[in-house]
Amino acid sequence: MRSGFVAVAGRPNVGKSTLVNALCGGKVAIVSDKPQTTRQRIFGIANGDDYQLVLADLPGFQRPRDALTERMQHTVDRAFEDVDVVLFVLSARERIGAGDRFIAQRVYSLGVPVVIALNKVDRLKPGHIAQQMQAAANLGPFHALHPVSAKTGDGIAELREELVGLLPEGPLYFPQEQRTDLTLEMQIAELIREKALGLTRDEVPHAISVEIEELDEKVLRAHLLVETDSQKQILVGKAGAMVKDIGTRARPEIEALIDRRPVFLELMVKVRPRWRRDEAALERMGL
Ligand SMILES: Nc1nc2c(ncn2[C@@H]2O[C@H](COP(=O)(O)OP(=O)(O)OP(=O)(O)O)[C@@H](O)[C@H]2O)c(=O)[nH]1
Ligand SMILES: [Mg+2]
Repeated sequence: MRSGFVAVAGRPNVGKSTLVNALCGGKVAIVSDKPQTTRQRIFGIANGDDYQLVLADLPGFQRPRDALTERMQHTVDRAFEDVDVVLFVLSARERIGAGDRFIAQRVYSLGVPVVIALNKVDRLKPGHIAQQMQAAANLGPFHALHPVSAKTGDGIAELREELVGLLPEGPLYFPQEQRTDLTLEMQIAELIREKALGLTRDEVPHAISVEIEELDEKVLRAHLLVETDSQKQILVGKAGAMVKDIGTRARPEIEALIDRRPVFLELMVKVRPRWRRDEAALERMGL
């Protein structure tokens, strides 16, 4: 049995969570086209007959702007403390530049193998991919470099095999049927947040948090938290249209999580001023 932990590092929005989902063969982490979607460390577990690969999906590297982003960066730093491998994710669609070099300095000094996933190669010309592979290679002494598309699944099986090959012999850290360390409530809160992120833009997505107030056999009550009244108005929408849309989009995935039980879903939008700067609130929210 091979088993171990892989930290997934990279700039915001390069596709770390999409990649973790692809490697695990199912949805573990939420995804959006807005940067800073992932706020906590989430384990995605890929199980095989003779391996258990635990991927730590992480927030993107960033310069902290408030207590929330400071905590997110701290989460990233802590996640490197005890890993067997780093999976360094780059986007082939963007210029590989200073942000990536900053992360490279960090991951190449950890003393563990660094595997690069050059993501988003779908629909790119081979010449462009080759150029980006060269730029990625120049970042440091990588162990292996895999051009992949987390979206189409291209190169994912090979990448998974590479990572498994780097794991030491070890025990099962989680039961083999388990795919994530998030509780059911956290998974549901994240799903709702994902749908809200997909429907909002500019500053609004960053101000949204979701709390589950009640979850039992029949009822799911959740609060969508924002920081200001105008954000609340946006999230509620005309005659409640936006919050209703969020519920409609989240429901099928929520019901799949709770064994296809139909559930009465009550979503309420609330204002919690400056929650991103409020250490006590962040602590309570588990961020
Ligand atoms: N074309 C293409 N888009 C991708 C691919 N992988 C991810 N994306 C898109 O990139 C965006 C960001 O994806 P995420 O997985 O949320 O990125 P992330 O690195 O986890 O982002 P943060 O959590 O914010 O740091 C989403 O719109 C994804 O659909 C890919 O292989 N190809
Ligand atoms: Mg993410």
